[in-house]
Amino acid sequence: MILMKDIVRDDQKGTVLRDYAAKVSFPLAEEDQKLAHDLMEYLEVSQDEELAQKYGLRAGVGLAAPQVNISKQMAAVLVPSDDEEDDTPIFKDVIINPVIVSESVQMGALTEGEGCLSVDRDVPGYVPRHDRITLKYQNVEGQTQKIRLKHYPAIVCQHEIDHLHGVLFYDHINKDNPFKAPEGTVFFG
Ligand code: UDB
Ligand code: ZN
Repeated sequence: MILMKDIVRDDQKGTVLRDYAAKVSFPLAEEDQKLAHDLMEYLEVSQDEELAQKYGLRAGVGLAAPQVNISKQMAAVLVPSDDEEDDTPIFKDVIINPVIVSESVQMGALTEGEGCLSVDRDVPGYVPRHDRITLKYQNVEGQTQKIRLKHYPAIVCQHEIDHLHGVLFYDHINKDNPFKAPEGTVFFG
């Protein structure tokens, strides 16, 4: 099981966090199947309050392979339901070789800014992203998926895809004025 000690931090030297990750080939090798399983397991366990406490995990909505020092184009995303009547996740999948094939001109950002499981300090500021994206990826079965996401799940997927390209959330924060976002940016979260 992945624990916090296995997650590499942005201040560590010699990690793959700033590298461009390699494409994954299909059918998935056994080690890649295990990686997919372990990334999603971290998210599931971390979102269970009791288990998160027990294992000392930060509740995560996404985790990319480079964050466990594996430079491959794979990330798990688990956006929990916000409906107390229905606990079906808003988005749950392991996205492999993901590509954003189209994006809205409209930008969106989280009101509270972003954090990262690989960043231990608070970095204040808005992280402008595309409000809506069309995402193409392969699932663990090797089936190509093409889906449209908006708002929060779109933000999470862009954050995870950035990890596959060696980009961290604070790279997008305006250096002169951290709370400056492009005109017309919608805020939520
Ligand atoms: C997170 N968690 O996982 F809506 F169950 C952040 C951390 C950095 C604060 C742990 C988060 O947003 N928690 C959360 C939100 C919910 C429901 C829930 C937990 N990430 C993922 C990450 O670092 N991936 O690489 C940071 C998010 C910031 C914006 C998108 C991803
Ligand atoms: Zn992150």
